[in-house]
Amino acid sequence: MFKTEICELLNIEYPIIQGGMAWVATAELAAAVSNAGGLGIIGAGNAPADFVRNEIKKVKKLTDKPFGVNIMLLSPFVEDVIKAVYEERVPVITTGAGNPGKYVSMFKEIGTKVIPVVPSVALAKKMEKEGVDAVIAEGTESGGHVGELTTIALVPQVVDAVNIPVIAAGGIADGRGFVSALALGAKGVQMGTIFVCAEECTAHNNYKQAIIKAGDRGTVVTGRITGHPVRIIKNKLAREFDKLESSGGTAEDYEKLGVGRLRSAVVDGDADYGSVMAGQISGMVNEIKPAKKIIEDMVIEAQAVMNLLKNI
Ligand code: TUI
Repeated sequence: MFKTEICELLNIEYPIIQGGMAWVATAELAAAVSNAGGLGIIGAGNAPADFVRNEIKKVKKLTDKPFGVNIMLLSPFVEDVIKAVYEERVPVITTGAGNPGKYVSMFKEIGTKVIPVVPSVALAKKMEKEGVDAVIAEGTESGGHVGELTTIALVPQVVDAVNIPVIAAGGIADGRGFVSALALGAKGVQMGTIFVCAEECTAHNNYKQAIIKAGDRGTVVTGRITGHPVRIIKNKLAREFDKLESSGGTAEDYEKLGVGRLRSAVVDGDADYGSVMAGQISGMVNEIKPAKKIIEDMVIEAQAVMNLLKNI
């Protein structure tokens, strides 16, 4: 059950992809998700190419299953990271925060699957023309850098607009969300926040606990003025961003306040003044469990949901 064309395309058991979260999605998490039958992803974020290459080598030691690297296109090291990922023959790349068009043909030549995250129909169509293998339609419910549209509005519109498989992301954390995404026409799901709370995730425990403590209204989008709005857990930093907005702060003031904050949250565990990026489903994440159990529980619940729906 739940075998879709994404499973065939990526050579994985379940059409479940782990979000490539900067600093959070290290080799340990990626390997655990891949070993559990999903697609684990290393988040390159703003890291230098050597760091990313090292994480790739670690994953290769920890699993013989397919895995991917997420390339954050705003990274100052993007060209070198692309080169490292190419040289390491990584099976799949996902991209965020931009248009990966100019890299598609080089990766196609070596059989690396390219799957950009898109926040709109226009970008999905453009990406299809560039020859990508699938797109991830990510709604504004997700954590980190977000677009405007919700998953429930975005996914079916992207599905109708392109002929390549669509993966849904944003606001998905359990079997109900998984089945809903399939009902919208998606062929798979990508989840980030719930995998932060995987046992194998190396993020600081304070980061995980901030997600576990958060309720349904526990996140907020900050920094719209910068052109790169980011959803984070409401904390002291979020209040500082709020103050900046009401006092007419400039985009530069925002960038300054935000510098290094993701690292301090993930690595140092500063849940007060760090940038604790997390999605709206944080209120549904209540425990830390192994990646394998996250995936198994989700698939079992999805099967139950399908049975329930039959009787409606
Ligand atoms: O990329 C993400 N999520 C992220 S990246 C990130 S690191 C960061 N930190 C501060 C500011 C900005 C980034 C944290 N979370 N998700 C995928 C995603 N991509 N969401 C939205 C987009 C996107 C936005 C615009 C993709 C393409 C795009 O196109 C612009 C263009 O060039 O056409």
